[in-house]
Amino acid sequence: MALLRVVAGIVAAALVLGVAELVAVFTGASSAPAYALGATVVDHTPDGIREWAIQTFGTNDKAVLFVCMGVVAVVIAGLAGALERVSRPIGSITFGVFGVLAAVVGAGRVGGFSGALPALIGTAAGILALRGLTRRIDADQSDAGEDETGQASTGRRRVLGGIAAAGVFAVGAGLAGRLLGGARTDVSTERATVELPGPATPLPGLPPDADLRVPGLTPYLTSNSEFYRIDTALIVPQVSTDSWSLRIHGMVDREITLSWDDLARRTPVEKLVTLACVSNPINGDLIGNARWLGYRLDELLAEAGPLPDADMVLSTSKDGWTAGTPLAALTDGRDALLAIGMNGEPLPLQHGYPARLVVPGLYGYVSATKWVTELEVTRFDKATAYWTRRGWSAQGPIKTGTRIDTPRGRGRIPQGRTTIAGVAWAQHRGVTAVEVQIDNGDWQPARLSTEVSIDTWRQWVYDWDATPGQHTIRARTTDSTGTPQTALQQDVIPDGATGYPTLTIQVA
Ligand SMILES: Nc1nc2c(c(=O)[nH]1)N[C@H]1C(S)=C(S)[C@@H](COP(=O)(O)O)O[C@H]1N2
Ligand SMILES: [Mo]
Repeated sequence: MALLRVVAGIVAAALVLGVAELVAVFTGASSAPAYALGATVVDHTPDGIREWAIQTFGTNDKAVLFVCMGVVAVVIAGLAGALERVSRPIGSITFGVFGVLAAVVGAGRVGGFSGALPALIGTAAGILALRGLTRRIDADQSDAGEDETGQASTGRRRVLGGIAAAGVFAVGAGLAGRLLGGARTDVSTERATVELPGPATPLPGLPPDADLRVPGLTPYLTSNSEFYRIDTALIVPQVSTDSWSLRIHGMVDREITLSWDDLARRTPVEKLVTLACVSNPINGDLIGNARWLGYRLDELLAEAGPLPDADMVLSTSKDGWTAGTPLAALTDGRDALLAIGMNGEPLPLQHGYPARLVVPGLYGYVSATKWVTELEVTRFDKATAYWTRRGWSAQGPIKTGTRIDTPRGRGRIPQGRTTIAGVAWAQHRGVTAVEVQIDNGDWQPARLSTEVSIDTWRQWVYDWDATPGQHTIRARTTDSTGTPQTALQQDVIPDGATGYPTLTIQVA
């Protein structure tokens, strides 16, 4: 009987979420309680836990968040069910408390009362179901649950029937809500038909040795499907080109708003830029190199005319995320772009369709706003952005770094000639040297791939005659200012990890 009460609580909670998904078809996906609460958890997770999650689960961090939330929800709902009685509605009150909480958060996410409706209507349905199921269980408790022939009693059958009905309804409503909501807002079909304009001058082909094509070495260009994804968006924002616009305002001579058609009247450029995440640990893979098609931000900003005392551009995404970029980095002649294309395609939805920022030399959290809709010209002493409010540095220049791609892993390698290879970056300064050190020996120069741009990484290769035993391999990059990357080991918080990548390897 206790088990049935627990199951009743869980099914009633599923009904809350299912019905809420259905209501959210009309009020917007970001008002569904599962998403609204999840997004709030993301916004308030302490730095330490967040970094641990990103480093441990990488790009699966969102799935892990939903699984954790699901486990917590099942436990709370089961307890609520176990405690609920017809005469003592503890479970219903618990549902009510969480319902009101989710309603407030949902209203906040959507910016209006309609955002509260999924949680409120869903919770009402859940409480009705919990009351109804509890009434049947209480009634059933008076008889033994089985008759003499071992058949489930009528009372027990009524309980099980009620649970099954509520469960089917919950799943049906949830699926219908997801499908209808998805169909209503999905822009992937639109994306498939978007025709990208050609760049002013097509990018020249890559020089022959830009990609050394060594087995196990990261290719020079990262494909869209291989490109890392980092953002706080639990649901990928769906922004159609019809509804998209970019407002440039704040400390400017004249505020301007650009529509997609306004962009079409301009000519884009195409540039290679290596994007990196400040959360990339030493030897991590939160870095990628793509061909970006977009409009020069210095030109767009000049149309609005930034005031002389402005020093920051606060960019805002469709979902409210913000980044604070030094105005100088957008106007000093580097290829800072309002990008609409990635590797010859419209931006993938996850990478900011229809438009995002790409700024060479700066970590993504201070520059690479996806689904961007607003640029506010302002000052660092007036405005703060999403991550700087959470303890990260206001300035985020990318630190010179190296990654060892091969050999990888804990396995043994045979003795003899071994290729050690990796990538090196010092965006907007340029990589001039990579050196490799074996077992605290002298630093030896590695061979570099041909430099394509100071804004992109370079591959490096070092041929090593591996001798039996255990060896430690380190690598370091020097940028065009002659500064080698620091040996000092520092964690990713507050402005990016430092230290040499180190590989310990067994040679048989
Ligand atoms: N809207 C939005 N844009 C965002 C973020 C985000 O959370 N929301 N994260 C930034 C961070 S921290 C990085 S490293 C880059 C990653 O871009 P990518 O996912 O296309 O690789 O996007 C940036 N742009
Ligand atoms: Mo990032």
